[in-house]
Amino acid sequence: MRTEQPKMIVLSEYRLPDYLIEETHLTFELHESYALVHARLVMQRNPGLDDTLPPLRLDGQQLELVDLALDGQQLSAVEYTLTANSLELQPQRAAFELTSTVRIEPQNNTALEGLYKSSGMFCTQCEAEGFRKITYYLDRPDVMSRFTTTIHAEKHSYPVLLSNGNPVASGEEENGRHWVTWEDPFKKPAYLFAIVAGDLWCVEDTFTTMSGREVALRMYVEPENLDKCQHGMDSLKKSMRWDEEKYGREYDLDIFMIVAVNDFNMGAMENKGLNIFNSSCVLAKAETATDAAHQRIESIVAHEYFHNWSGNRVTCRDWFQLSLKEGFTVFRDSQFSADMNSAVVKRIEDVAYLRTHQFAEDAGPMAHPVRPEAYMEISNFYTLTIYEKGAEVVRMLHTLLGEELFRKGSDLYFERHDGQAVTCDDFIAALETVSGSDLTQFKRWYSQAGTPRLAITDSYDAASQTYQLTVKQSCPDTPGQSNKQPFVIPLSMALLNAQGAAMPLQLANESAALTGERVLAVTEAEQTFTFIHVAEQPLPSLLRGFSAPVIMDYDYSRDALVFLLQHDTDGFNRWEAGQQLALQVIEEVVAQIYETDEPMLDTRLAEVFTALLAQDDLDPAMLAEFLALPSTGYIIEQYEHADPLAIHLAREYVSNQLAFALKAPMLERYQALRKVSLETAYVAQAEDFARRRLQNMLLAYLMRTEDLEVMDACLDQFGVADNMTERLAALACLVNSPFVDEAQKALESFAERFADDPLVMDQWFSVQAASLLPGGLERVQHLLHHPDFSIKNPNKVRAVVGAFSTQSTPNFHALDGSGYAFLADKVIELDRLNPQMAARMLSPLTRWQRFDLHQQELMQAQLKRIKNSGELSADLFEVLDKSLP
Ligand code: 0A1
Ligand code: ZN
Repeated sequence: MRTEQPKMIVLSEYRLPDYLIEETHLTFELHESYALVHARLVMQRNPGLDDTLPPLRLDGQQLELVDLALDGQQLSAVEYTLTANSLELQPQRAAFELTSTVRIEPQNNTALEGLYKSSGMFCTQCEAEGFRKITYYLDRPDVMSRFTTTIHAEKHSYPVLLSNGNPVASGEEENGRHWVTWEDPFKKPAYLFAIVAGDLWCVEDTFTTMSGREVALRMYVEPENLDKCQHGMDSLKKSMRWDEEKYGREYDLDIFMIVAVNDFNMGAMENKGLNIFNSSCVLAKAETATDAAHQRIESIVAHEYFHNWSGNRVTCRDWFQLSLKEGFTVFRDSQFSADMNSAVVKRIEDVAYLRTHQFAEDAGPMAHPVRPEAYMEISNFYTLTIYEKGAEVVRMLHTLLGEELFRKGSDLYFERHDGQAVTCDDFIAALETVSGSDLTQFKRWYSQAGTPRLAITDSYDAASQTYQLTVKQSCPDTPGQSNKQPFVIPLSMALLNAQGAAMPLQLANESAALTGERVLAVTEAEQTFTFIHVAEQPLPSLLRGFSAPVIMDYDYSRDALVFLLQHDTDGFNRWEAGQQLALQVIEEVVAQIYETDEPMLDTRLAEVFTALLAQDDLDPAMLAEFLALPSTGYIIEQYEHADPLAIHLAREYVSNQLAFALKAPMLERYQALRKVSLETAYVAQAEDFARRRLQNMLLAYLMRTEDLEVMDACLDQFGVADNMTERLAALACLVNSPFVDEAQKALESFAERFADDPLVMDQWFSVQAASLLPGGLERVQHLLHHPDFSIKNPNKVRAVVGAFSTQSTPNFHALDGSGYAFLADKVIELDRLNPQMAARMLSPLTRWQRFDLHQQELMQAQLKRIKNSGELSADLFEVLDKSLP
């Protein structure tokens, strides 16, 4: 907690570190009410700088200094200066050893940053600046050191003692305690440091690397979770092989460990050789985790593993470069997931997520470039822009260079910078070297915030058989940035003839035509592309595969959208056409919803859905995507000032109308799919994910008809299912239905069955908090008093507070402001315990500009109330400061 305003950290003020730490020797003495941390740091003046000896300023927070010595000489209190965030002293020589002992209280650490306790075990979270809560240190990523770590703890409660690298020694002590020493041969910044101590059990496997080395793979979990490790382990082995094959990256230690912890602010953390996971992001079995959870686990395990190269071997110079590791690693994990499952479906999911959430961020008060220029609290910058937009930026580079050159570029990047802490410019420089191209203009994607807009118009001249596409790009002002310069935008496109076939593509200055699709490089504010020998009026298929993270405006007629949904040769663009069609239909209903009970509905949506359902050869995964209406969140983003209640009602109305119109074919298809699910054992594989997704989507539509036969089918699916995917989907249908008694019974039996499994109970909480039925506020208040709820557990907070404020639209946006006030109360409460969580949970309220005036006022009132609620953390202060007008 702080009293004065936190300081801005600014990229342009980056300076090399005055001192370096060659070796870091840590000894932990873990006790129930405190821990002692002894550090011996082998340090030197940075040889790249002059030979003066400026004061040494180490970072440290919430540490009680017990002992401090320089080259073995105890320092007295007058020889150093302590502040709330630092320890400063004057070295006497260019090379020296600093030893310290600090006392900390992990058991009282509710912020879950630094060393803390979770379900009886000790664990750490050091990224970004948590290491300074463990010992005094140069806690910045460009200080890379070789770590040796010894952990002492009581043996009975903490039989397993882990850290980075390889175990090199261990021993017993007389008092029932024991110790283990770990050595990490790779230099690393402090944010990649980790220890774990607990009563953990381990699932083991091995992996033989491409050069024939055997690596021991271990997953450490609480004993009751041993049967939930197989999927994570399989995902790990697939990731290791994939990174060898796709990027030539081999694992480098003899052991790779994953630990599952129950209290974790984020998804997981890539500590060198010792990845620590939020248990929800690694533990799964059919009975307790949905298909979506299985897929999420596969991609997060891969993400953390891929960081071993993109992040650990080559790390970031400073936190402004965060997307260097995160954007690249998200790109790599999305390529991996595309290879493991359906590439088109993965692209659709990624784009839907980006457009709903990252575009909203980019249009809001927290908008920042992929490489930000200033921050108060770095934890606030683990954003969708750094991760998701950062990945899109890397994806565009991949598109522009092509697979082969991109791989050469990444090889060069890893080779040039192995063991270094570098910048986004270094990444781009490697790609420039291999491709011989100048990416100066492209780099605007790193420095300019905001989502670019592409306005595209076209004209066809039958006489000359020419077709012109005119592309105008613009980018809105964002906080602190105006007058954006044109971006380099790879515009993937094709021209379709009346049969839906891709036509030859020849630009006016070219000697031959290409077939299929091509990528136009849009580089100017306005640019015209002229195609020749175009035999008939084409229908353009634009921004195929969502080749750039932009908002594209092209005035398609509804008939054209129907045609593209059925015939486009790009699967992504088929989906996109359907989304645009549905969006137009819903928007029309929004305009009528307060005027009439029976808004006019364009029948073309139901007609094309009927046609798609009748198409036997359509991949069920694609059909499920096609039938999914744009989310409420996405629709809200389409308005300058949205009325969330009208949007919710309109989307419900359209969904209900579709359900009634398509009831017969939907029921027939549902029953066929359900039969297969009943007859086959659960397998976590793409084909089965697709079947269950379609089956559940059809069930959700059918339940809207309030038909008793469907309700019975739903109850049956709920009761009989051997997997969480079918069971939870049925439960969600019941909870959102008027069959209140059945829903209540189902909730009770679910809670009884899974009472001992906190991860399943999270889903039980979330399905209720997200319910769209009236009475949401009372429901969540009730859930908060459930004995399994804890405000200290981030997964529970996300399941209740998060689900309510992001999914329960009509309740969160209630006209009396009660939903907003509820969120504000929870944020205030959270900030005293866990500032990172408080700042994250606040996000829905920061988006007030997007809504109607009435909602704007209510949301702002709550932001002000939080601001005046007392002392705020730096995390929360920064978000409030930027969000309030
Ligand atoms: N680097 C991790 C995520 C992570 C980031 C920040 C954290 O604390 C502020 C914790 C974890 C990843 O990308 O998976
Ligand atoms: Zn990451």
